[in-house]
Amino acid sequence: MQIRPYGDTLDDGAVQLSFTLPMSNSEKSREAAKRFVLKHGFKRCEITSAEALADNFTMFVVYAWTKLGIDSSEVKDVVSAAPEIMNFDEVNLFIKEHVKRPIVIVGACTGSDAHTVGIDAIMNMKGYNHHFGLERYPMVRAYNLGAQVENQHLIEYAIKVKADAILVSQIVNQKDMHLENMKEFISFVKDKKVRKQFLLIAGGPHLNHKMAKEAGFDAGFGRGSYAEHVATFVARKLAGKSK
Ligand code: B12
Repeated sequence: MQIRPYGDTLDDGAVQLSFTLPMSNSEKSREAAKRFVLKHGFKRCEITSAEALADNFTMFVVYAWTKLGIDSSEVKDVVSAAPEIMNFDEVNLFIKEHVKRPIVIVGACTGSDAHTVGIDAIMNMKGYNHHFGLERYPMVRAYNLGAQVENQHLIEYAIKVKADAILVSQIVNQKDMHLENMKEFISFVKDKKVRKQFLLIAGGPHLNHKMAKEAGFDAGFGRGSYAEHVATFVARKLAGKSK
């Protein structure tokens, strides 16, 4: 069955778009923005906001209406690293009962990427969006090395603390630098002959499980991930009970 985007009445096909044109904010640029949107095949377009960003640059937010839809039953190839998530208490109990020792997790945002926010959301005590980070889990020993960490250093640190899992955060994806950096990480792990020693997990807004697996990791997590996704994946793997 085809489903369509929804704005006001179900199935109306309304979508919101935003973009910037290198023109000053004027009647002409608003008309240009409208025509640009209609060129994509939308039925109708309404500009809800036009803001001058600088001389000769205007940002537009528009509503547009599409006739297209999607049959969600055709989307069959999506895989998740942790399809059934245990919550904070469940995962700690699971580790206690099935792994029978605290698990050790080391993480960092590696390469030139300076964004600590993603790895902090997963690892820091306070966590993110009302989800505690791994440092809060009694059955997890978590080491967050921060951002702009060399891949080599992260791997050496993981060897030193006998980590079960290494987390690599990649936020910037300009020129595919996240994929290049992940490739470098995997080649260093292989050079050191420690690939089998660790569960390798990559995460970031432009990643998913499939992409991470293709890059040589065991799992990948994208937007909307929390510590319990990682903890569930690692705990199940270590207990030999992955789903
Ligand atoms: C805050 C911010 C910064 C701060 C970062 C502060 C800090 N301490 O981290 C500062 C100001 C330093 C910064 C700098 C830059 N930034 Co910035 N930044 C942002 C911003 C506005 C918000 C990021 C954020 O807080 N996200 C919230 C966190 C929680 O979300 P997240 O990172 O996606 O993490 C979640 C998931 O992805 C996942 N996840 C992430 N990592 C991991 C790891 C694992 C193991 C797992 C399991 C899951 C996981 O779980 C998290 C929680 O759900 C974004 C825009 C945006 N709205 O996203 C731009 C953005 C990320 N920045 C961007 C850019 C370009 C830069 C700069 C290059 C700018 C510049 N020209 O100098 C520099 C970076 C320089 C460098 N060397 O890296 C671009 C990236 C574009 C791209 N496609 O690559 C963005 C998207 C802005 C934009 N639209 O252009 N930035």
